[in-house]
Amino acid sequence: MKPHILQLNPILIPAINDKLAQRYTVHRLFEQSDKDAYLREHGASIRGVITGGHTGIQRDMMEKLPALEVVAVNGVGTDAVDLEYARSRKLPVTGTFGALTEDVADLAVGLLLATCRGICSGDRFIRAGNWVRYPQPSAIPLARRVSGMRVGIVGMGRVGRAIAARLAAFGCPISYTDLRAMDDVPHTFVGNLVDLARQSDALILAAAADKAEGIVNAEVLKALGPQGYLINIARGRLVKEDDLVAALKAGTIGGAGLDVFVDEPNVPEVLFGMDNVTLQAHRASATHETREAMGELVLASLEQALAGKRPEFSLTT
Ligand code: 8YV
Repeated sequence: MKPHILQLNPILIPAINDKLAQRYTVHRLFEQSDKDAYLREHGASIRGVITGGHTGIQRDMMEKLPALEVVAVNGVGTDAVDLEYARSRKLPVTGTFGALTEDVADLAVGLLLATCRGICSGDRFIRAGNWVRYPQPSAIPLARRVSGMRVGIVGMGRVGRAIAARLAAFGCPISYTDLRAMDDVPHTFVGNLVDLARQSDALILAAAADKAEGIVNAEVLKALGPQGYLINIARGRLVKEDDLVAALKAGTIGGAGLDVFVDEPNVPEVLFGMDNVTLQAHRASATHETREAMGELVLASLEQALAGKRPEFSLTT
């Protein structure tokens, strides 16, 4: 009999779905209208869960799965998983570490370029027929140079390092903050986030949100200043979103490029009208290549755990 797996989010790579279906009986919870009833009916048979980084899984759902042996996160963020409870049950919680690094770093740089150079607002200007209507060059304000910007990176893990490598090639001096300075990183460590913001033209968030909720607040944004840009490809909850909206409204910061939000898919509507803000719908890892690599790691983690081995990418066991 094939092991039963509970899938909380869709996977968009057909080859991965085919492999899952060959190996497992897959229960697609995201397709069920009455999820509680579905869990009551099938919960006892479930040996593995696949969830997304943003969705995670909380204790109350894990409690409905008494035979659970593994939670495979199709992502790197585990802030939405009750890790403590998973540890108490000796459940491996795995991530797709390394698979999405390059794409997430690419989008961070893309958001910085798009925001500072007005790429999306320029695109909207043309599509709205405004170039013909207002052909004078002054119709579009001058942009902000990215090359050479002083960049501050919050979180010098895999993604932070990949962003630093890219922006170093743009001639950007790189500083960073993290829980501690790192010996194997050639960039300048700044222990305090307000200080980092003060000395940066662009602050890029690449930190895990497990213990860093709301670290970017009004004080940090004020330190970043009216010529400073905030880029977030990590988690919305790293930022006090009300403080960010207030700073953008007041011009306390220069602009923002945001892939993640506190209450996705709800984005503060006041941002929709701001040309100095670039918005993405949590897309940093959403390429064919990365999602396929992530899917393969999810498959490997399930296979290892259900064979009674410690999964290579387990965070909890
Ligand atoms: C995931 C993410 O790709 O890795 C993460 O933590 O937030 C995302 O980029 C997403 O959860 C898809 O499963």
